[in-house]
Amino acid sequence: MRCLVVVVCVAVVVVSAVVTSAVPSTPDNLRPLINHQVWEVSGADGGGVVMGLAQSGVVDILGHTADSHTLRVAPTHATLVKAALRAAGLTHTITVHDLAAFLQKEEHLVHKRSTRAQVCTPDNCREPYADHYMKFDEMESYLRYIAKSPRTKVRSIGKSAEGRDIWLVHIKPIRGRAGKARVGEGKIKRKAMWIEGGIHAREWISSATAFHLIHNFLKQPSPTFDVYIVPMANPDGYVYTWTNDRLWRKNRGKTEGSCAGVDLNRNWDAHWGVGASGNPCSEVYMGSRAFSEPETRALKKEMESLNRNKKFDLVLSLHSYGQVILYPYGWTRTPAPDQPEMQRVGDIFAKAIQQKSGESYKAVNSAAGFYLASGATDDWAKEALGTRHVYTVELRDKGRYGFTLPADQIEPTAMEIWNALDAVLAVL
Ligand code: 0X9
Ligand code: ZN
Repeated sequence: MRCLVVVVCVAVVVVSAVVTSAVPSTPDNLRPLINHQVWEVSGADGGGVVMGLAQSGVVDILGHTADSHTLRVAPTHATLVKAALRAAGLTHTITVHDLAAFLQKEEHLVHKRSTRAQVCTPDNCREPYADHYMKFDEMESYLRYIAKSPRTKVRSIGKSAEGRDIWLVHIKPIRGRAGKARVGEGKIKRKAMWIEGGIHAREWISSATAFHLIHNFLKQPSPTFDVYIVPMANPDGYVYTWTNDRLWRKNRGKTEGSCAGVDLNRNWDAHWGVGASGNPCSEVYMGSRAFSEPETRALKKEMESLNRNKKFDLVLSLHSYGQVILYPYGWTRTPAPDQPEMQRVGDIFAKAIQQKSGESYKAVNSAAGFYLASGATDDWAKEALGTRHVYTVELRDKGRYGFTLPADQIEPTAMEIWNALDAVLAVL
């Protein structure tokens, strides 16, 4: 800059500094969301128009109730979506005009950290953060720490599409304290439970809760079950939400088209293809074949092998959001074996949460109370493993913040699930 008058030059520098600090640039992981809108669609969608738009990759369903949908609409698709909704007799209002700007404003809530917050370093992470979401590296650092305990076994059950480890944590009951069930000829078996977290990348509260469950199991004298937890079932997707796109849902596998990623909760061999999408650009893309993805293959292989010896008594898949406890089937409205029993225990789950935190959760059948979708962990566990109690838990909240749940809700969410789990394990 050539300054003819020194005063003018100083003024220019000051003004440009103010402008730069007043308009912070969009973080990289919010850039894909610039000018994306949130639409609240009202009316019962009997014809499945909204699901059709989602399966074509035109909208992203963020949430729904029986007679409304919350959609993310990219600017390039707005005209098409508007016409399709109008033709179906559905009305909409736009509640967010620029998701990137909206989320950037709320960043302080999502990344809240109390003054006494601990910080994990690569070789020291003694507990999961209670009021801050952890990066993938920090999660791995915590796993390295607990791997030193004689009560846990931490091992990689396979690699993701981009080569990250998929970690399994096994927390062993102390001999003699294990809850036991009789099988066959009076043989005694230790009870076992499987918990999967983070299969959908943007549902950060899922992995955060899984880590807090691990931590709580390790804090108590000894669990009475064999506990198997995969806290980060989709590590590549999770990293991608931090670096590139906060609302990424799928894994980062290559597809036959130009869009990346497969919805891992549509990729299991559980009536694969029914109520899912064959379009790689859809958020609910089911993949080129059942178990096309290394993440679902690793989970399946491990679950099959453990179930062969230990037969799971409970399988939980942690998701967000909506505060519902879903039980199979999700691919058909035909009731699954043990439907009344799953409802009974689901109600115990919901009641225990209510008693702990006052939050209301509802136990419902997945296909009837939510929507039809195949290829999910829960239906596969029910059908292929024959697990009696299987649930997909949609954690907090009910839509106020959705996937970008403020970090000060990590601890209360995890604690309500922890307490409910205690009540559920007591009745299995
Ligand atoms: O659609 C899903 O994969 C789950 N909901 S989410 O909003 N977290 O994406 C629900 C899956 C329920 N189970 C089946 N449909 N089988
Ligand atoms: Zn999910």
